[in-house]
Amino acid sequence: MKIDPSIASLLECFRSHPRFLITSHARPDGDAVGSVLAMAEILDQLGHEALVVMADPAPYIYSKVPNLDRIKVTSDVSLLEEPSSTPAILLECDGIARTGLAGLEGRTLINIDHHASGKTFGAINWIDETACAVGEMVYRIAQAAEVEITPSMATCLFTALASDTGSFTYPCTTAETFAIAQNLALHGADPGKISRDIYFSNPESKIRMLGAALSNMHTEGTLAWSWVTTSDMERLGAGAEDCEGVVNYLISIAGVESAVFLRELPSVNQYRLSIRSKGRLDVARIAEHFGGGGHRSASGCTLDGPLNVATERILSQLRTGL
Ligand SMILES: [Mn+2]
Repeated sequence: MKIDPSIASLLECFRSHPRFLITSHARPDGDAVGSVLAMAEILDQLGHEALVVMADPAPYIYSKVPNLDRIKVTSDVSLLEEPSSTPAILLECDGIARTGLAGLEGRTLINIDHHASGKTFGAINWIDETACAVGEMVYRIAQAAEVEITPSMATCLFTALASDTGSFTYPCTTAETFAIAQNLALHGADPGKISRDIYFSNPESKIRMLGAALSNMHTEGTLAWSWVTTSDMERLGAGAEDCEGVVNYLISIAGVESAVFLRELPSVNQYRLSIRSKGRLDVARIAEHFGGGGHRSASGCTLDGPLNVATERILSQLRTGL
């Protein structure tokens, strides 16, 4: 089997350390959760110790992902008394800050990312923006390392792929994506069960939040946008993760080419933006303009309030971009 030089240097690095920290971005999504856990299993099989750390717990919809309790949630790695010589593997982060973790400074950093906005901040950097999920890259590492794809690993990686491709519907989905999904299904991933766990296990607060968000929806030509305020969220007993995916309803409208959802952040007069495009407009570039990042068709950034100012700033970029 021909091994990508980037994977070869990763495997070389793995061989030279007994123990690794593995993490991903704050407010993890299905790709982050599935990928860190699969990566940990790869290192287990290679005879290494792996400590999985994240700044935030997995969203509720990923609570059935195998080995989820392996993720230690902390804001500061130093609290775990992990020696500073332990290297850290960062999955889909553009720097230490994205992890939301303190205590990574000064460590050897291994950077594996599939975002167009990825940056070469690590000692080893493998950035492949053609990968539909970082889970696809972890899968390729597993193949190159010739480890066994266990049912739990297959389930984690299938979760990563399914969530980052919008259930195999986004433009990044290729024959290769399905080939990987097929192999994961052959190794114990149950697509029906995984879909049920992810898509049919929403907390009620999330659906009520969706109702509030959609009642604020506006459209203008090929643009759609909506928002929720902290008082909406308090009233509905909803949290930040209940807002995940709202923007996908906006971009699902026929004739809409780009969409943005603004969520008010508690007590800072700022808004967190989720931006989507059907592919004509590069919303990664627009998010980067405001200090955020992401992919061509899915990105995010944070803007100062008030709401009308934040909305006008993003809409003016989306209007000129089309
Ligand atoms: Mn991802």
